[in-house]
Amino acid sequence: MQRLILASSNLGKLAELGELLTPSGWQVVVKPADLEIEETGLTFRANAHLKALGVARATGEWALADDSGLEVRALAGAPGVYSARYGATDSERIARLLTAMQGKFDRAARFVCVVALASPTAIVLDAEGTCEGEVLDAPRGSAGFGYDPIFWMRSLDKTFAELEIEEKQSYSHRGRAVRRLIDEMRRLGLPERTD
Ligand code: ITT
Repeated sequence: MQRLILASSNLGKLAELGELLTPSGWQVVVKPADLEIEETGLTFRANAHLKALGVARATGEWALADDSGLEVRALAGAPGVYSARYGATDSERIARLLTAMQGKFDRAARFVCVVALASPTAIVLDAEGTCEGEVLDAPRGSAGFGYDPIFWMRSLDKTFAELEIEEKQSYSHRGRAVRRLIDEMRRLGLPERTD
């Protein structure tokens, strides 16, 4: 089976990516913990490419990276690509966002995810997924990770932190991006047979 290194240190992402990718014929393996790639890009796509290619080159294996974040309309798209750097922990990031949103009538937000697949020498494919929702004024639910407890989907009357992982994947930016990537991989005949 062809190995695929997941170029992420985020445990929440790793759980979701593993579930989405394992059935597609890759042997999914997490990257070495000491291998960190600096995210110097200005877009989700640029950072996904940097992480996928950095890990693929360093390990000599195929790698998949996810760059994602929350764009809030009333904050001109912030925290966006800086979502992970908006605070030191999930609860600090949520607290900062709730403070920034105090008194804002427009609560619209969307999650964005770009996944990139790299061979040891080049980026092979990427795909984007988005999910529209609203920012609550207090957290709800305990599942998921990151901003999930304050990201509310009106159609479900639930936050992402109130969904089972499978249900989150059916609506989420990451689920949509990975399903698109898998469709493209199938078109290209990936994964390549190694036996
Ligand atoms: P890696 O780069 O190692 O993958 P990271 O957490 O630094 O991990 P990003 O730079 O892509 O990843 O930052 C994404 C941040 O956006 C993440 O830390 C969360 O705070 C938030 N985020 C992304 N997807 C999310 C989701 O499905 N639910 C909640 N928050 C999410």
